[in-house]
Amino acid sequence: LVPETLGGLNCWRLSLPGGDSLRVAEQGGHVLSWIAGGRERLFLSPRSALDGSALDGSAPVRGGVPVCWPQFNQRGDLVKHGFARQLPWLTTAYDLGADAASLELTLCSSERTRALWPHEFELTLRLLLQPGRLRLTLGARNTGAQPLAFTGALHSYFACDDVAQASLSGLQGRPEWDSLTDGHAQGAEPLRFEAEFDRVYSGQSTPMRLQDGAQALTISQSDSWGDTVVWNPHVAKCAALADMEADGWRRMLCVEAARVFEPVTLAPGQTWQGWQQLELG
Ligand code: TA6
Repeated sequence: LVPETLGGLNCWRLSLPGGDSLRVAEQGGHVLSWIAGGRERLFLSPRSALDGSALDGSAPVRGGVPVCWPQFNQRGDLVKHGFARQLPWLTTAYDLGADAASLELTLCSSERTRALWPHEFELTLRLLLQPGRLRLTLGARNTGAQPLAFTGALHSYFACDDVAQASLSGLQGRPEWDSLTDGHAQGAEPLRFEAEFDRVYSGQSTPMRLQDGAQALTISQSDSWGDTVVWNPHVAKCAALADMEADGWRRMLCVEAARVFEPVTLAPGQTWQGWQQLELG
């Protein structure tokens, strides 16, 4: 486990002897890079703020795997996608073996979080790296005396050679809500990305397959999440994002393990866990 900096961000690099590796920032417990099979698998915008300014409340990192918690998007009074991605996390455990390495980061309620949200919690992100595979498990514990309700997401940005040529399968038949049109439909097979795309799929998830040229990735998630979000800003929305290059939309697709519609509610002392797993092929 090697400490590194990227821009102004303090990071950890976790590597396997075979070459797969992970870079995680203490800001947001944010996974910035996952190298597997000799290639970077996550998109990180070259124009993303990497100066730690998100810690002062400005733009979070654009790319990697933002941990959106305790609020998905603007479904509440908190800052968009919650504050967890804008606060420093602590590294609380790691384990390094020949064919697996893991790292755990934690964000606990503090005076700072109580000023934003009057709840007591412990949030953990466990990262398990194996050859060709990464599992991210988010865990929440209610450490207070009142019920704790939250939504959120592992807002993963996958690197694409050209999203306009890519396809995503595995969402067929799932109830689909299009946030751009407020339309309801059923997931088509496969999904293609020829325009702005921002949809939420609910119901039971089955593994999805992202095919981008010759590269394929299988993306799965625990049922405890409840929803899957698929997002690509395309040309116009991308141009409106100051931290994206003009053609950045082509290089990414977000496939998110999410809890959008129905908050998770934890009684005092109760815990919740949700994972997303990424696997080559
Ligand atoms: O998960 C999709 C989404 O909620 C989109 O609506 C889009 O706004 C995106 O997240 C990015 O949000 P951000 O706050 O990181 O710019």
